[in-house]
Amino acid sequence: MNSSITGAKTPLAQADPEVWSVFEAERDRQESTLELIASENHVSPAVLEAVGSIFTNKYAEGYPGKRYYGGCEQMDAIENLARERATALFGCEHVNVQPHSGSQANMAVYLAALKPGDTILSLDLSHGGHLTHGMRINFSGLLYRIVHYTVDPKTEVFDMAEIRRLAHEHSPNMIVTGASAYPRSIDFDAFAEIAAEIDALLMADIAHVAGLVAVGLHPSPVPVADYVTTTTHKTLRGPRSGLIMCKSKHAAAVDSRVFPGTQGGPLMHVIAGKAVAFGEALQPGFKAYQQQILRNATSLAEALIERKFRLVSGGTDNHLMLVDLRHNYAHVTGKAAETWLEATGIIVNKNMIPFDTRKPVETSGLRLGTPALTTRGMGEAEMRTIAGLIDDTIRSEGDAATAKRVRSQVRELCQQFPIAH
Ligand code: DSN
Repeated sequence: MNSSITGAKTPLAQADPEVWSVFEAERDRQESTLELIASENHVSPAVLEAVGSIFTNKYAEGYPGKRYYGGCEQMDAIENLARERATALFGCEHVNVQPHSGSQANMAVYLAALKPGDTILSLDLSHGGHLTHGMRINFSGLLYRIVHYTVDPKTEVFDMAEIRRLAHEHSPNMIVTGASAYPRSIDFDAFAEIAAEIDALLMADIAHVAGLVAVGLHPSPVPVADYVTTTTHKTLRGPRSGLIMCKSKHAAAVDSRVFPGTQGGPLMHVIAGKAVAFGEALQPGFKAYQQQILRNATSLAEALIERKFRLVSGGTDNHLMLVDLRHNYAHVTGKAAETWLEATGIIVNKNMIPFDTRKPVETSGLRLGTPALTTRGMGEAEMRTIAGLIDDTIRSEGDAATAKRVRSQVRELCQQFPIAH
């Protein structure tokens, strides 16, 4: 139970009231707002305890049994637990649990598999890709030759025939699949077939859908991809961090590109948090949680469509959806909608939609996801209420009276579904 409930002063509250007051404000913000950012979640008290633990005190460069520092016995124990649990969760041949983030996981894979100047075929950022999939001024775009595929202009889903055509035309050394803003299921087997035809490596970045993949509610790329990377804090509901899985034949290269290739000392407290989160994900309740994420996403999508919103590709197969504001609120930018919604306590992010004509800082879309609301225990009825609140807020264009009314409804909803501390 947190100290603001018990009234007890924590060591931080006593030592540094200035920092503590910011912590309290953030705790209050998270408690009293609806988190619809598709890549965020609320971790369990056990994960929080691990990340805030004495494991932060230790250097452990190297790997279990082969460290460059003394005193690593418990570091080995915790890293081995994290590895064993990740292996059980995803059924991978090899796992590296040290990447500090998804970006660093992707960087280590590229460095293990490619030479600077090699070609990567990947999804365009403005069609749902990620910075590390070759964005022009990201390290990936600077170091490698990038060819992008997009979604189909009509269906707004991947056109596998076109991706095959691009693959044969450009002969990439690696095909990257996976996305940050793609509401449909990804056919990893189809990507693997194309990669095999041109003798390219395949990397799947499952950062968004990792929790769904872990419980079999989204196809897994693990059997067919050379490399699978993920963050651990989205649907997987662990600490903010990264992970690489790969075939055994790539294990030595991946490990050496994580350490010493891209990182020094691993964040052992975060690896401890990953061990705890993977343990939670192996419990039967985690599948029920992921199933509810999907039911909630479907309900939210249906309720938005009933209110005349257009969703990219017409709906969702996963935990997120992309709202195309041009359909019913043509003059409203994603940026304006995000700001109005934040004032009512509904937290979302503006997002480019495929073939968007607005700039990334403005956008014509919003990305909405259900992992965090589902963690709070909300269900389909709440999703329908929230769709109405989103519509009311955008329609009112920031009108103060509407914002006040919606803010109060949001607070009530949050009070009914407190976050576990
Ligand atoms: N920035 C993340 C997201 O919000 O999806 C991707 O890493």
